[in-house]
Amino acid sequence: MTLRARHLPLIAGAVALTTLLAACGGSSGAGTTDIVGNDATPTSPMTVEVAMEDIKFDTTTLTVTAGETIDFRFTNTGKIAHDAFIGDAAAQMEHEVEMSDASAHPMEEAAIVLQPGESGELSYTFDLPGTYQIGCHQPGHYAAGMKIQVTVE
Ligand SMILES: [Cu+2]
Repeated sequence: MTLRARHLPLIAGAVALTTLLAACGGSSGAGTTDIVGNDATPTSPMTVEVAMEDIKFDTTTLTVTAGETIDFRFTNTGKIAHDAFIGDAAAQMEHEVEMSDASAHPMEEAAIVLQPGESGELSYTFDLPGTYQIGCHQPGHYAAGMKIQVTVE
């Protein structure tokens, strides 16, 4: 019975996510939103598919449960390179500065760079409740609003 109770928030989260992603589907035509992990094991990570477009992510908000691990699967459907960096607002600003300095080593553990047509995965565990962002830090993209607001509750 306890096990069943634990399943419920995860399923509810997955349903909300599916609705959210469906609502944000837009014109990309990539309507396949695969949410894995909402059936058998409560601990299995969820997969969230995100398309990188010029110049935005096809998802703008995401809500996850604290402690949850999300396997992000990014696909660059645009014509220019994009990246995704996960962190809180302060980390985003820090990373933005690093990315504008060509001599710095920009890529850290929670980041991925994808050329047009490429796909890649980035796994991240949102340990604590709060507000996080996934930002693209190619020149000008973050400032142009290429970010996903992640609420961890
Ligand atoms: Cu970008």
